[in-house]
Amino acid sequence: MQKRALITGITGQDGSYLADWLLSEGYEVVGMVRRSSTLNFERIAHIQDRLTLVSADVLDEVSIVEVLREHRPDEVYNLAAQSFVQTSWGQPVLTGEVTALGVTRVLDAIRLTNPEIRFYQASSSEMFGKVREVPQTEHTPFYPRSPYGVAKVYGHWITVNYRESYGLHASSGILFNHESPRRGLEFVTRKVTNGVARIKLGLDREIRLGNLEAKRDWGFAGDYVQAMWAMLQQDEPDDYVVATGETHSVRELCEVAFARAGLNYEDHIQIDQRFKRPAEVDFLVGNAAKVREKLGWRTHVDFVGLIEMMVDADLDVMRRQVS
Ligand code: NAP
Ligand code: F7E
Repeated sequence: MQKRALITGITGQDGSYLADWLLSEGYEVVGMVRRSSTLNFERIAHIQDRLTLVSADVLDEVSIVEVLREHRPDEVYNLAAQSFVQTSWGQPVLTGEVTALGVTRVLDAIRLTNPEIRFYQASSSEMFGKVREVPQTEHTPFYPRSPYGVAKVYGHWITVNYRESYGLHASSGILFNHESPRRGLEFVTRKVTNGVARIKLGLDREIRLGNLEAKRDWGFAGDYVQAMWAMLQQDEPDDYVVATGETHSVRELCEVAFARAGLNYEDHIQIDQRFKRPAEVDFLVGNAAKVREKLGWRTHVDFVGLIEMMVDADLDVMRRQVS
């Protein structure tokens, strides 16, 4: 029988790749979208006629209950979040409401309507923050460094708690940074690749950045959504780190991105204190042995391939816009 999945956060980067993947696996895909004055369906425009979009908000539990009652999904992927770390200092309470308590609302709606539903929580390497161990595994203690990271720690533990309290099939994917041409423009990879395209075409001269020495374990979003799905196909729910196992600095990211366009990053990067964070996560690198061994998960795009893919995509879009 055809399976039905509900994705919260379908309009985001991961929601759109996950919808692509689930459709290719023969699923019926229901996407939760929140009300806004203008539609922001760019990332799902190519599949919109194959999706059922429903209006609800993770701030409003009744709206989630109604969606679950009406659409009866077999699997729920909870990707909705205020996901930008920098914004979480300016809006810590909103971040807590959406990114932390939003998880409880979805879990509770599942518990009340159909506890057989399988649940995925989008946890984050930001929970490791000021890292206690290198590389980070499922057993590394958390030390979040931002209101976002703190909210994700809550979301992670409430998922574990509902699994243990109510026997829900609830899994938490601790995903390290993953990027793509669909990444939001505020995140550093896309800010750089979009900026490189603008500089190459003469629309800009510089990119203003904060900390160039921060290191991240960056992978491709298209690979990572497959791990989310694989977790819900297991007999038992569990927690998994999903990462490449390689780490690179923001400086290296700039080097690779500018080189792809035949430019030198040192000619175009300006340091701007506004983009530095009150508390930084200096270094992340994940150990993905468990997800590789238990779920057979693999990456198909490496760091250089990822950044070059993003620069090429931004150059394409920008060339079409200016021509
Ligand atoms: P994203 O592009 O920022 O997408 C976030 C999604 O959440 C959007 O669809 C957004 O809807 C939706 N949303 C926000 N507030 C909502 C609300 N109150 N009710 C319902 N939906 C709401 O994030 P992403 O990169 O795809 O990440 C997906 C999830 O994985 C997030 O939970 C993020 O925190 C987590 N995560 C991401 C990474 C990463 O590197 N990308 C790593 C680890 C964990 P609008 O379009 O209406 O704003
Ligand atoms: O920053 C540094 C910044 O905003 C990466 C989210 O998806 O991944 C993401 O969180 C690094 C940080 O991602 C700028 O200080 C320097 O050290 O791209 P980012 P993030 O904070 O790692 C995790 C796993 C998530 O869960 C989150 O949802 O880059 N950096 N200069 C800068 N960052 C930004 N955004 N802008 C700059 O100008």
